[in-house]
Amino acid sequence: MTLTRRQKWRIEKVQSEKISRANNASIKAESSIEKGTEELHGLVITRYGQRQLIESNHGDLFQATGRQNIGLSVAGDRVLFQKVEGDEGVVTAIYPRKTELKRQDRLIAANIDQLWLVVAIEPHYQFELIDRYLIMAENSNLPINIIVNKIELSNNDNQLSNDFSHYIDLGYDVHFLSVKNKINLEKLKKSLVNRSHIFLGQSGVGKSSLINSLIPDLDLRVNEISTKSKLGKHTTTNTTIYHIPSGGDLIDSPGIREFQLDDLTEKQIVNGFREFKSLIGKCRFRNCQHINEPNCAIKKAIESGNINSSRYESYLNILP
Ligand SMILES: Nc1nc2c(ncn2[C@@H]2O[C@H](COP(=O)(O)OP(=O)(O)OP(=O)(O)O)[C@@H](O)[C@H]2O)c(=O)[nH]1
Ligand SMILES: [Mg+2]
Ligand SMILES: [Zn+2]
Repeated sequence: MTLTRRQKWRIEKVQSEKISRANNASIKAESSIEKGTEELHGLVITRYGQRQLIESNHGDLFQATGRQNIGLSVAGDRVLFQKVEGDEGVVTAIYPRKTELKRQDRLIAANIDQLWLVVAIEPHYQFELIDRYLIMAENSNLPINIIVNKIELSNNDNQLSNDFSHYIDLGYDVHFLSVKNKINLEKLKKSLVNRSHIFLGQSGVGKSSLINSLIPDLDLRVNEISTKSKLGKHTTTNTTIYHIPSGGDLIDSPGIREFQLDDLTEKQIVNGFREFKSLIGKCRFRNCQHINEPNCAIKKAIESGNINSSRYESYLNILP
């Protein structure tokens, strides 16, 4: 979906207002740093606009702006910061990131070990959307697993396992869950220990509900999906880290809106389909797009059943 000029103008206006507010705040904060203040180590818990919530090594929370020359830090960043006064601070350095998760070239979170794509029976999973997330993961070199939530709403279990069997064949882990009826939660819990995980996916699939069920007493805001459209209401608005008491971190993220889907290049798309990899370079034409060309290795693999036709359909739909 492309934005109308009016929508773009609105977004830009809101952005620039946010930026100028934050810049003023950051100049004020910088000028009041006491000389010789010690630098503290911290973890960015979330970012809102130009400000970030930082947790110090001692577990204290600070509201911080960033030094203007270091760029913005995001949830998961390890930083150095200085206390200004009370619970105010200024981030002075961002540690090099182990991993980066980006959307539309915007950094979403840092230092993540594992992505989890959450889909559900309602709103009903769509293969093209699933494949888009997998493409994003393959291109960020981050491992991704799939969670299918709300399985108690399914009235055809065979169909359900068929729908996901080709993802399992491709090497993606698929967990079938019901947060509501506590089905398969314990097994999932075991795979989350001591690493940093982010939950991604459409609004209303139950990302925040899942995190609530994995971390007792958290009580994140959740919202019923619309009875009519079966779509979520974009309840979570910030990408935020929560600690598992026994070790490990879970990051909740807002369900993306349609216009935030990545604009992918042809190269990224091809690279995003694992099962294409061994076939690249084996088509008759070097610049084969795998659409109508004769002697195409990918099309042959589809005919022989080695590539799933729903995946190929996604490929055709996602191509620019
Ligand atoms: N039937 C059923 N409903 C569930 C289940 N898990 C979560 N829900 C409900 O789904 C709705 C949406 O859940 P949320 O946790 O707010 O979804 P979300 O993915 O965080 O959505 P956004 O924050 O908008 O991106 C809530 O009404 C939950 O109670 C489940 O296993 N079964
Ligand atoms: Mg949420
Ligand atoms: Zn080809």
